[in-house]
Amino acid sequence: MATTTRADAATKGQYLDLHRWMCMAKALDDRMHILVKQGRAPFVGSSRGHEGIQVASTAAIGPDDWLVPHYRGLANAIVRGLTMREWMLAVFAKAGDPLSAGRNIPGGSYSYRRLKIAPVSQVVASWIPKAAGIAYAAKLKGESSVTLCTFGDGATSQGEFHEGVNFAAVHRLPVVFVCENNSYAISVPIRLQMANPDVADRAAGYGIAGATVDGTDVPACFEACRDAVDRARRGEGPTLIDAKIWRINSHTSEDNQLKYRTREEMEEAARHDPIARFAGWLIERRWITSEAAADLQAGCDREASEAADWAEQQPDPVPEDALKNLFA
Ligand SMILES: Cc1ncc(C[n+]2csc(CCOP(=O)(O)OP(=O)(O)O)c2C)c(N)n1
Repeated sequence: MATTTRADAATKGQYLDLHRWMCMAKALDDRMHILVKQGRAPFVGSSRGHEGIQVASTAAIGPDDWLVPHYRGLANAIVRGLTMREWMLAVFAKAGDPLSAGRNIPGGSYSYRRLKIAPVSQVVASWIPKAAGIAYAAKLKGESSVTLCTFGDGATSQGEFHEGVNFAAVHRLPVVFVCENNSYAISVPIRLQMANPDVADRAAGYGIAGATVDGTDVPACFEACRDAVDRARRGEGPTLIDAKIWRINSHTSEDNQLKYRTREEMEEAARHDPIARFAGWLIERRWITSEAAADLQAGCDREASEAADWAEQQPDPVPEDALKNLFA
């Protein structure tokens, strides 16, 4: 278990970047919920509560590394360089959508070659063996890239989790597996998913390194992920990180968590917002004031709203586009 929080794990500038990316993700997430309520957008798979581990894990890899995120990874994509306008083009399924050319529900299934984001899939855990495969290819080619693969706690109950992690372990592949453990797979709580809720305990069974981290503690997450990336880069194989977080919203906009969570539990989840916690940490160090933090969020909210209004006006795909990029 490696969960020390050291302020010197990153520079002040890096920490301020992490905070800005989290605020951008929240702004887009909040805006999407509004758009869904207005009937203008189809769907949100919320990243609220996940932003801390997402920005920390992605900031720990470099531009030549690969990101294989799960469908909830909006903040991961923002760290790689995805813009608000690009995301909104996907939300409105416009012709210029760089993620799936308007073919998929927002964030559900996409890839972004320029940002080295490998295909995201709705099929839970299907991307874990692919991440191992990408790392295997890098190793065979003698490249130094590391692959960051993220997934939820529910994904660890799938066979593909075992296949992917075991393959990466056997071949000592440069992969960092990050479980964003929000303790729910839609409505199924973690106690019905696994008898040992500490996913990182399974690392020993695969003969790889494991770490448990408070996923709402951004500096601790960054440190754990950076250590794992360094280990992978040194040729010492994969790490399995279990980042404990709280899911703040329903599973998606198609789900009503009131049916299976108490109001008290939801209020408790809201108290574990990684953005508020990290802002408090930055304020304590006098690296930002509470007014500046509020202004940053308000600015991101405005930008997300403008990006939505802009994207909505962009051209729709033409019918012939439906036949593009199909194997058969
Ligand atoms: C193979 C497969 N089974 C079931 C589903 C339906 N499904 C979509 S998301 C989800 C829960 C996944 O939970 P978890 O891995 O913990 O990630 P979270 O969504 O909580 O971040 C399920 C069961 C699916 N998409 N794919």
